[in-house]
Amino acid sequence: MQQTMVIIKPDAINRCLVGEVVKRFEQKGLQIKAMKMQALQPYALKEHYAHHKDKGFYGELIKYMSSIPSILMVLEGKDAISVVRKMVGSTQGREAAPGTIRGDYSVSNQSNIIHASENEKVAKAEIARLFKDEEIHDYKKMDFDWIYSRDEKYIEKAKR
Ligand code: FUP
Repeated sequence: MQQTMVIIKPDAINRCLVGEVVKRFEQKGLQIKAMKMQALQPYALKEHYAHHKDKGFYGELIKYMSSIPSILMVLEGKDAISVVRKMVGSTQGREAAPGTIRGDYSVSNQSNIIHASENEKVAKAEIARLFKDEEIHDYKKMDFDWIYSRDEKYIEKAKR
């Protein structure tokens, strides 16, 4: 199984969309491995958004992301990174496809509800930066056997 990190951003919290976003991931069949509210500090955000440091919106982005706490989650599932990115939709809310989280709830490219890790390397770095090992929980969810086929579970076990 693969893990990815999601940040439910300040605009979603102010707009009471946390439950809506979490519900979508639960209903899809992703497992919540960690979840917490955290005031993201500018130093952590500067690292998180280092790839945007030369962009005009960088300063505003750090200010907005540190304005109020965010909800941070680690989600797990088969191909979780690409599954979650598809559910999130494209960066610009006005262009994101209807049915995606940004497409349904955002008309902005900054206040776009959610962040989700882009690839495996980034996911590992983001989880390590923002979660302690003991905050990530190992447990069997009772619907697991109904979410994946025997083959999907077997191949997964064989890889371990
Ligand atoms: P994404 O991976 O879809 O979150 O998109 P990016 O890494 O390109 O952008 C990260 C964040 O930068 C966005 F979620 C919001 C912010 N951003 C702006 O504020 N303005 C822009 O024009 C583009 C991105």
